[in-house]
Amino acid sequence: MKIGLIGVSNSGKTTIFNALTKMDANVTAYSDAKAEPNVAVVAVDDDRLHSLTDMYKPKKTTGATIEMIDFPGMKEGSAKNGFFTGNSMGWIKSTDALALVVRNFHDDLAGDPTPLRDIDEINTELLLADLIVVENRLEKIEWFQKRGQKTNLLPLEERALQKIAEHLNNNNPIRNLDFDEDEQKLIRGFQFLTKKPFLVILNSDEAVFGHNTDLIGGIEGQYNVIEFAGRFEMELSRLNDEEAEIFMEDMGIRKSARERLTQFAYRTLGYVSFFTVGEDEVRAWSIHGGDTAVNAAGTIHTDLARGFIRAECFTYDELIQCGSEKRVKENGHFRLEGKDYIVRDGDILSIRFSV
Ligand SMILES: Nc1nc2c(ncn2[C@@H]2O[C@H](COP(=O)(O)OP(=O)(O)OP(=O)(O)O)[C@@H](O)[C@H]2O)c(=O)[nH]1
Ligand SMILES: [Mg+2]
Repeated sequence: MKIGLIGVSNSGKTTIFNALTKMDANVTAYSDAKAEPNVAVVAVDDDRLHSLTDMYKPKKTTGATIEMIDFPGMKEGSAKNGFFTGNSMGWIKSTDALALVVRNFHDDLAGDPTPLRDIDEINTELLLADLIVVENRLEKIEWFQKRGQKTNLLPLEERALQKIAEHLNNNNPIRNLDFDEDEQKLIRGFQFLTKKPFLVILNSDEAVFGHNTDLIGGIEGQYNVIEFAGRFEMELSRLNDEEAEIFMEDMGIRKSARERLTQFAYRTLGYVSFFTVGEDEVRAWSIHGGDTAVNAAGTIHTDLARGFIRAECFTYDELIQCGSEKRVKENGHFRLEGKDYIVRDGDILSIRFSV
């Protein structure tokens, strides 16, 4: 799972990235927009993993991770000036969700924070980036048709794209538009930016953190939003746990930025975790809610998806209730599921496959 951190220049994206990943990426005001994104993974805390480790005593325990990608800053004109077609595009297309980091602290150059305006500005850029893609494709389709190329799919695609163009021109993100199954298939390949799930991270100055109820209420009307005190939390991430706890208490922060973001992402993006267990490794994996057993298999390894036969399945709760895998089987909780089985949070899977 990949989440992209985007936002206007100097909103604190890299600061928050560092707080989340304990990395030490360069925090510089107004970094070069051509810079490569920073990439790192954050571990997802999960108490169930500890219990499974106690039970299976594996050589290795591996938690689920979320990959964070920290993009260079955007500004008005970014879409037109090729921000999304340059280095960043491949990266940004590959994300599962976008998290917009919004400045809520004073900046010497940009002045007082203007969070609502910044949200609008970035949304406009994302809408424009999608619109450029749609219009280019529509031109191509017209060109094909003029040259007599006739397939059943082209008119369908044209209609779907026209519907999207109209929607974007009315300032609406594609995620609010309904598509039937055929349309879904036709547009999937475009990986539109405004179709991606979208979160807002309000990055507040430590002096005002926790006192932005009205502002957050206003944003919440439209988006899922979480508040961070980015700079403070980056400093916290460099302390050891005991030291960090003392400072967190002072600020009224109960959990680390990493824990809060991963939980927020699971909740709002509907991620679920499943487990694989054994003597060698106990491991948690994250997938989208609604993903099937064959999707889950593919997360582990593409071969498992390719040669998928069945998923052997029981749940974490059943295992804890029964006390051992053997008793799970004796009590009839052991299931064999086909490739269309929708994996649920807490499933323990073993994939049978042959390639
Ligand atoms: N007061 C305050 N300053 C912050 C906070 N977060 C970041 N800053 C400052 O804002 C400046 C820019 O931070 P970065 O994290 O580099 O911002 P960015 O969004 O990655 O910037 P670009 O990559 O250039 O777009 C730095 O001077 C940070 O110290 C915060 O929560 N509070
Ligand atoms: Mg940065």
